[in-house]
Amino acid sequence: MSTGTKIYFASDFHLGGGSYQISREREDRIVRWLDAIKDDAAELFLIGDVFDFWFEYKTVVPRGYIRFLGKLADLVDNGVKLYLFKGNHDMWMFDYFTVELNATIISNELEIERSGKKFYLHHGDGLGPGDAFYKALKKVFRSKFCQWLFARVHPNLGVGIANYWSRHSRKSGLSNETRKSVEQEWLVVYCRELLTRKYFDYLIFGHRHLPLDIQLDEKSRYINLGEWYSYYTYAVFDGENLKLEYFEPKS
Ligand SMILES: [Mn+2]
Repeated sequence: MSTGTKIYFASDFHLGGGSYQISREREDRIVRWLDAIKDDAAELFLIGDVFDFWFEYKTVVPRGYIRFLGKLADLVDNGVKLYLFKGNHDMWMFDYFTVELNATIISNELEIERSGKKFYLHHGDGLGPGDAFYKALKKVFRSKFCQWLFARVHPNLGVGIANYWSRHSRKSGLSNETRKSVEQEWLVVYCRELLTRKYFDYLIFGHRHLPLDIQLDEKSRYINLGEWYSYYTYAVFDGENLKLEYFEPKS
């Protein structure tokens, strides 16, 4: 059993995104990372968009990702507690990972306290100013009835359309991904507003596809976990400090 004490955070693997080969290389790298943290991790928080698209039917799940899922099972069986957040690409996780991996599925935000530090965790989609179209769309995507309806479409068609959509939305998302000034960064705006109501040491998000570590005031930090297409970033909390780190950085 793992005697690990560290807490790890990562997001936006977008497994299945790109060609099979490109996704497999990303998957292999993630598996190497999971192997590297396996023995000193107590908890693992995967903060959304782990899959470029995921939908589970009552009796069927999407093909692929067996090394990744096997490695997650390995960590969980070794005593690591797993949390999976719904991202905007993979919000259709229901109970499969809870049954198979004893994972806790988080639909929106999660507030936790560890070693006296307060954490606010959220994928980061649909927060802060703007993005009215997506906010409306999220309501439709999250509606039980629409999910029931989608599950009635044959997967060859349904998942085909979804993959097309997913690629399209990832591309349009990436195009406005350029680094904004700190004050324009919509999650900074969101964090500042949140902090007027409640105290947090670390506010951790994904979705932005940019590794960011921004000091919001003397105590609170906004961390963005980046992504695993080109940054391979994750955060680790050792009980005292939180650090944003790079795994196998490009030389
Ligand atoms: Mn996202």
